[in-house]
Amino acid sequence: MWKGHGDRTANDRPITELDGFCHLRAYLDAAQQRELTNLIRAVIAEAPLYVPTMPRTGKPFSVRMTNCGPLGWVSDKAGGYRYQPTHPVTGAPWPAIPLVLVDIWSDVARYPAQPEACLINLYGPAAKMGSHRDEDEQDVTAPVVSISLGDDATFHIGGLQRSGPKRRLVLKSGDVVVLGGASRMAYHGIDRVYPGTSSLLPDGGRFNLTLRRVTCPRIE
Ligand code: MD3
Ligand code: FE
Repeated sequence: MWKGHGDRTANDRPITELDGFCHLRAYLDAAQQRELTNLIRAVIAEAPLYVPTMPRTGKPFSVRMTNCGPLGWVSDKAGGYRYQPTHPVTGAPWPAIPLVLVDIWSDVARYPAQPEACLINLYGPAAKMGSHRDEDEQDVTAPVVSISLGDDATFHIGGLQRSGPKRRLVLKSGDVVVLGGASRMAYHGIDRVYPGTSSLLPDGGRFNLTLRRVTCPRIE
């Protein structure tokens, strides 16, 4: 039987065809990027950046992290990857998600409930993030919404298997990426950051904010 395009399933589809991936270039203008950066600084003042470690090996991540929202994603040697309501170092509840971020989610997510977690990753000049899937959320029907601030970075997204073909693109300050549909479970990572490509952050580097739904919303 002839195998036409329409007979292919998500499992054998090249990544460029994965449904639900949307790159919104320059979604935020320069003034909005500065405003959001100031709000993130206020979050960090309350919930300081920390260095997560890998489950079992204890190897430190090259990015620093914090969160805002009712739940935050954390990782350490003993406890592994998980969401929890408090900062792993200070023990305090995470600060609230700034309203401008909830507004971005409402604009792009096409999802009927609020985000519960906003993971904040800070990349220095040598930081990267190896290929992985985001699978610690119960609700995988909700998209992940990513916002980039600061230096350019090369992002890769593959398919549903680690070994498959990958597509690479540069994420710039102000870009928003929506990972919904089949792309939600795709392998992805950050290959490198290009220092000095943005003047948004006085000390350089790149923030990535990911808005996520963690639990399945209860039906009202
Ligand atoms: C594709 N962050 O925090 S954001 C992560 O730039 C993460 O910090 C990267 O991967 C960063 O887990 C990439 C874009 C992104 C986020 C979530 C995804 C891409 C995704 C989930 C599924 C597929
Ligand atoms: Fe990820």
